[in-house]
Amino acid sequence: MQAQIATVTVRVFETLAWTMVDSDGHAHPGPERTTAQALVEITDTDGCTGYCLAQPADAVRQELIDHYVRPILVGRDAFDREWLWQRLAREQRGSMGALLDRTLSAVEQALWDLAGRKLDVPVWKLLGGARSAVPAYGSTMCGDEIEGGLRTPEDYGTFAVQLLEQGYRAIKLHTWMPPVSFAPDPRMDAKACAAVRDAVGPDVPLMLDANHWYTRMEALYLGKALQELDFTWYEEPMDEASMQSYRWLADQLDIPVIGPETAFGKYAVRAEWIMAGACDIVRAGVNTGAGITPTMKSIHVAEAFGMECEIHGGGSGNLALLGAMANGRWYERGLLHPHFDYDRVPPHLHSIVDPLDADGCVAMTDRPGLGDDYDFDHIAAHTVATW
Ligand code: LLH
Ligand code: MG
Repeated sequence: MQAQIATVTVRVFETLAWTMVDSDGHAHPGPERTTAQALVEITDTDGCTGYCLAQPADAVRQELIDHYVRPILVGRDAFDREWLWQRLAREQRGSMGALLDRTLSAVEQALWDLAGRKLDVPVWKLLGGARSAVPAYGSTMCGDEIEGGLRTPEDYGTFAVQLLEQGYRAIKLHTWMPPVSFAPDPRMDAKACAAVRDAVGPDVPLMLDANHWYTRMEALYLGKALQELDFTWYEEPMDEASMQSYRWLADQLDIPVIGPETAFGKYAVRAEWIMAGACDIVRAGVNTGAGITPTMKSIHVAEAFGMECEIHGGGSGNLALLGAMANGRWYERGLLHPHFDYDRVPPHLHSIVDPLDADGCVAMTDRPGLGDDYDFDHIAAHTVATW
């Protein structure tokens, strides 16, 4: 079974997207466009390959693979994920920030995919199967200025009803963030949350992910409004660089404050937040958490303190985590918008990994590895660069 890593290849290919990304990095619906994605491919000396998509392709750019990833991986046992990840993580300091958590994440997920494909077992089972399906919440895109989109509190209310009709059991709003032409406003957010609560009734779990840049007083005002509306959690209203601001906020609110999502520091920063009392629910995900193994550590740190860890973002790596943990309730399905068809299959896949079932759940894959259903013919025919 033991085999060394023989090659690490990144293949950049063209596919189609129906979203655009604004200057602050938020996704919105857009016209069909050609876009580049990258597929990391790690092959061992038995010829077995593991794959992971990297978005954006920049996260696995050539100099990172040449200078850091390939020298560490090639010649090593492909099953030594912990050793390999620790070596990559230590290179991050010396790289002066060039080697990203997203780079580590893509490489480490490809190693998990390789192991699963080789053993003919899904990754969530390899990690330690805990459940075969997870309830999904519909996670909206950010507010916008699009006619019939998410422009007004009433738009959010109307869309929430549509999401329930599609089968979602819970909904999370992302409200207005720069660069919309009006300033994000906690009063407008509170109105959108009230409109959604009014539209869906008292029993549907609701969450808010707001702005990320409010002041303490703005965040406190909005948190109190969410409490009144019986929201389930309150996510990232302020800059997460200030853990003390989150402690200040959590101390004054009854509604659970969740975090950190984007703060740098992997499982260590999550342990710090727990010890500081800066969050009531821990947040972690495979992309901002630098891979599957380190994110499992965050999940287990939370578990040791009797805390839930809710997973940030979708995709096969996050589903693998959810299939292997007991202390998180929801899969984040999105980002969703009235003008965007999340279920549309892009040409580089045969099917999506996270279809919503009739119970509002997403089933764990029974495919070996991470379960992504790649159309390798499309990828080969549309490859524009390889390194
Ligand atoms: O800023 C955004 O567009 C969202 O916050 C996005 O990053 C989303 O991934 C998120 O935070 N989900 O919880
Ligand atoms: Mg979030």
